[in-house]
Amino acid sequence: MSQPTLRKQLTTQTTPDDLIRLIEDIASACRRIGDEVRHGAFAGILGAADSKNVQGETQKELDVISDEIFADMVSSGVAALVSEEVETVNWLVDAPNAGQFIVYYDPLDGSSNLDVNLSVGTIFSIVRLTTDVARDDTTTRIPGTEQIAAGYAIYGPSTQLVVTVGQGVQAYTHHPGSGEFLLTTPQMRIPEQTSEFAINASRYDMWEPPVRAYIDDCLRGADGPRGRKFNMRWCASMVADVHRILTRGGVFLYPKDSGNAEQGGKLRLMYEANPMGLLVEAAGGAASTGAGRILEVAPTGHHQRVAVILGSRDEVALIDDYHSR
Ligand code: AFP
Ligand code: FBP
Repeated sequence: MSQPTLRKQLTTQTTPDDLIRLIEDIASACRRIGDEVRHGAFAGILGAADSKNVQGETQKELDVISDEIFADMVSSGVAALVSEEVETVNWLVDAPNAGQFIVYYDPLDGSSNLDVNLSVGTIFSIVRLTTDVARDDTTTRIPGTEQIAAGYAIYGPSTQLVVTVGQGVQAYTHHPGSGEFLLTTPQMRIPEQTSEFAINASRYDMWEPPVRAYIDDCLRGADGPRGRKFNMRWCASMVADVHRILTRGGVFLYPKDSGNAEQGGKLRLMYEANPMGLLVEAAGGAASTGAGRILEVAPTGHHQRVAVILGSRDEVALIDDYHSR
């Protein structure tokens, strides 16, 4: 094994030691969550909260198990854990190793893919509180520009951890023999141009005119205004879709539409849009709501939802342009 470990690579990037310890905690939690996902069918925990295992025992939902694993294992330097699965902020002020970090996380994203044995993931975002601010829930409404690190684990054919600490994006693959995450892609870069989009096309009738016009134009192929054929992919797992985009380019859209307009979109700002936005920008891409940069959205609450358009830079700029026409 010649590839650097997660710690070695983060050290090379002059990451502060307290942040390395926190990311190592997250890596350990993801390793455990990955094990649970892999053993889910044996334990009978792939389905709904009241699903039963082969012994007929009622099991907890894997989302809940993953949330508990993350909350138990991620503590180094943490001031607060903010989970997509939990209504309130978990302040760790009395913990022996409490510190300045706020960690936002979605413990198991794309969980509708579990029953069908497709890729799911864990997403995280880290902010460092710089001042001695009040420990109340408004403190956690911090815009994405303040993130100092973000990443995700993808539980697919292999378990990979994709991380940015602000200098590029690195992908690490879990090595089952040693248990280590080893650096396998040193610098993920998103090509500026693409001919591939990802969107849930079953919502076509609910889209706003700019999104409909953009997709219509892509589908018109070589004879249309784009002058070329576009390919489509949709995993219904943001982690899997973003991982593909970080690997080979493309754009991902989960726009505001008439079915989710009241909530402001479907995806969560703090647990999905901001961390993925930071990663995509660090890999040379762009992340927009259609009305501005995702990372600059001022949060009104930690469970807030937002429209998401991210991926290849020129294509995101073009979709923004459709929105402003
Ligand atoms: P779940 O975690 O509830 O499966 O949601 C996953 C997700 O938030 C995101 O990962 C996908 O991109 C999106 O939902 C899929 O939404 P559709 O069900 O509309 O395809
Ligand atoms: P590859 O093995 O070359 O990836 O091809 C896979 C496949 O034959 C099927 O598994 C899949 O349903 C189909 O191609 C996807 O095709 P498209 O690229 O048109 O979506």
